[in-house]
Amino acid sequence: MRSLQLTLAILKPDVSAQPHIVREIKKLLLTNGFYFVKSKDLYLPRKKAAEFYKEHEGRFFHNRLVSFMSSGGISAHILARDNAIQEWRKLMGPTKVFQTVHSQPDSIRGQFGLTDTRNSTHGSDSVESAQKEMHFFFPEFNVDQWFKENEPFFRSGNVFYCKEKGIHVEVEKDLKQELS
Ligand code: FUP
Repeated sequence: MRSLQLTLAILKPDVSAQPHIVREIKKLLLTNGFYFVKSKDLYLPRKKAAEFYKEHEGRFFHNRLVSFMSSGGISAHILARDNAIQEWRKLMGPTKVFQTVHSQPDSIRGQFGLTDTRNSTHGSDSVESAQKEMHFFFPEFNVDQWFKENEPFFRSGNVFYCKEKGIHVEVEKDLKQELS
């Protein structure tokens, strides 16, 4: 089996305020074979939100987007899977909710999106943006080291989902911790 791919997912303020939707989205990720490598709940200050969406500066929706992203709590996740970038974007559905509710009603944005801005989730759109975005939210995370030391455990399914931590944990590591 080829190497897993990493991507960055965000659950935006509209869904983060609805615990049952958060649970639904996490369940969907798990049943679709995604691994949670890192997860954190956070609040994104306006300045950081503007930095994250710098590429959209000058677009008509930029101010609205930045205000929305800093309007409440969010969660950020590093996900692993075969073809993770594309597969997560497929689950999310297209950006524009007012169209997506008709074209892909079963996607996450189709089911839970409220508007084109309040569209539930974010997913990196390329390997380069995934690297940049993972670093933005998890500067301490070392991608090269993860591929060297951890990816083989994930690829061979030698991990389990730890509900308390909200991430997948390597079986051996966890056993060692319990025994020490
Ligand atoms: P995506 O990668 O699907 O999140 O889409 P984009 O990078 O094109 O857009 C980033 C965010 O800008 C969207 F998630 C929501 C916001 N946006 C709007 O608010 N209105 C629009 O018409 C398009 C995008």
